[in-house]
Amino acid sequence: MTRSPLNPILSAKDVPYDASLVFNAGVCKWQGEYVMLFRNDHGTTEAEFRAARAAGGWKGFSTDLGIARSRDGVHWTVGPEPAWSVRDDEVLRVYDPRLTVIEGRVVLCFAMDTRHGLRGGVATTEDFERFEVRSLSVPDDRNMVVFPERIGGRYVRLERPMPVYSRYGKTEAFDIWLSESPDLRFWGESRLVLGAERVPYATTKIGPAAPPVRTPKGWLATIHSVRVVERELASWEGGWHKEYCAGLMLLDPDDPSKVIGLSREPILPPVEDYETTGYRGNVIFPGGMILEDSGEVKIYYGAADTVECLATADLGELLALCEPF
Ligand code: BMA
Repeated sequence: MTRSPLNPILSAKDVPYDASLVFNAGVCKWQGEYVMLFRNDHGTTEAEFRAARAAGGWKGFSTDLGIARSRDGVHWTVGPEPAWSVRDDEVLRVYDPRLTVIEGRVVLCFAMDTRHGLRGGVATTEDFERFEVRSLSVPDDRNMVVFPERIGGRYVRLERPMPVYSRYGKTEAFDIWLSESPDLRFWGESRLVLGAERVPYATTKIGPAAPPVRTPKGWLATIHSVRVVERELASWEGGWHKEYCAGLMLLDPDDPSKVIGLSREPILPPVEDYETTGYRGNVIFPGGMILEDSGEVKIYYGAADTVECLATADLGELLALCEPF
């Protein structure tokens, strides 16, 4: 992967309203331009955060989804106000958007923190102004991504439930699953795609990253993988030991619950300052992938839960990294 020399391609300073952490974006090509929905955690600066934490009075960020547009997928202009935020007596926030264009509309997958658990949501939009929520999972599930085509007549999504009682006493051993739907509303036929123990560079959980793209060899899909390390990593909070990397898997073109290839090493481990230092250092969290006609693949990722970045690669090289599984 080649990191953009402009990294981070989007950060709080580019946002014309209250913004502190700008990261974990979804990206798609829509009506002749690139559109990005990004997570914006705001309401406090780093200094205020540290002071409030030290005094035991930390109340949490406010979160909304901002929108940015681009002609080239590299230079971005942020819209004058957030695109979507939800907060009421039950819902605390929506975050980590992923975007898929399918059948002439945009599907937005999102995570939703509620007072009764963490839900994964699927919404649709045609104008990024009105979002119609089609379905919300029971807790705890998130990191949903919808494929850009129906497969066998059905919509298909990858997702990452969080089983805490049933994984042989392991903490945070979370895996990638798949579900199908006739209408984006009812989801079922759920099955395991990839267990975390099969990923050589994960010691705990994995999850889907950007929505998969179709290639001549199968569905190319990014994953995020977590490795718990002994040394304390840089963070605003302190006590942070989780390193997040990006990996790749290749899924069967006709049955995407079958993994046919996997990168044996991370394709993007955190190494640059903007990846190792921030709210939570050493976090690489992809949420968008665009396959250009030229064969260039753009991967958009949140870095250090603080900024949004871009790295590119040639499709053929990425496919070559997916070793038979
Ligand atoms: C995950 C999610 C992501 C975040 C990551 C690293 O569990 O909350 O939004 O980027 O942790 O903090």
